[in-house]
Amino acid sequence: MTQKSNPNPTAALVEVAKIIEIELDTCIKKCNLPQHLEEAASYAVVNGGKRVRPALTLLCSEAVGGTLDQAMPSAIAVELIHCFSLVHDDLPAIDNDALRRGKPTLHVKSGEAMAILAGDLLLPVAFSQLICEQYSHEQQARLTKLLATATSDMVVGQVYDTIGGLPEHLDALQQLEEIHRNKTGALIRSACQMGAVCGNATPEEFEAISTFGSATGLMFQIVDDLIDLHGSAELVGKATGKDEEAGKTTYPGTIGVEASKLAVKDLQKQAETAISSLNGDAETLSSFNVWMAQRTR
Ligand code: GRG
Repeated sequence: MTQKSNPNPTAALVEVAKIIEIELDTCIKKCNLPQHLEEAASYAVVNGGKRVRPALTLLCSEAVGGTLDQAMPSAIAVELIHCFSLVHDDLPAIDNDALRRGKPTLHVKSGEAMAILAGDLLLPVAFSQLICEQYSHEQQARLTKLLATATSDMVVGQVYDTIGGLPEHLDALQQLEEIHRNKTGALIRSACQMGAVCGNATPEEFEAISTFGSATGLMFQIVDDLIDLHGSAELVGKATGKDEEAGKTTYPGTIGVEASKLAVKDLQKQAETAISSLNGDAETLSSFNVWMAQRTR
């Protein structure tokens, strides 16, 4: 994998996504699982997701002068947590979705019990990635803490979004931010911070990457809401228009479509500014940030 300034960032991103897919496949196979559980876990993980979170981990490591290889176990850990959350999110008791990444959801394919259990399995497998020779004990502790905090924040966000219980003193926009800062933003931010830890970032660099991660995490959700409103199910690989149908609070629903698009532009700029003075190669990270603002799936 190249570490120098990259003349073709798009090709680099495609390469990064391919490598992540291979690493995820290897990781599940190494678990030595009974065949039906291995099939279910692979189905949940190795299935053409966009790999946004692990790509951020790798690229944030690169942006502070680290290597992609050093960041790989963390990238895999973050993506396993994400895949776990998608399997459980799709379950009948939560979002009750039949389609994910263009294919039947795991509970539709293998039954609810297997979907719950295969999802459960991904949690310990994720954390065990962080216990490896590549990381010092201090790094292992910091990475574990970051991932654990983001995972519990994600559950909090999911509870707010599906069950409720948001602090009542917050206005509509603040409530929306509170849901998404937890549900989607926390894991994206920690994906970035973990990359910084893997790349031995200075405290200032860690701060800059954290600012980048907060901005890009919120931006990701606003783009997601816009895609749910206007995108095609075929392109997105899951049902669209579900938010409106379920009466969910969304950015376009709360502040309007045009204001949501402006917010995306503003957050993209904030993220860009945060990484403008990093010591490593932030070119691919910067291109990825642009792609995240413009994505249609
Ligand atoms: C304890 C890990 C755990 C989970 C239980 C179900 C749950 C609590 C949390 C769900 C959180 C959730 C589903 C957030 C949605 C985030 C989101 C926008 C997902 C779509 O992400 P993409 O577009 O998907 O990156 P791909 O398929 O590309 O990976």
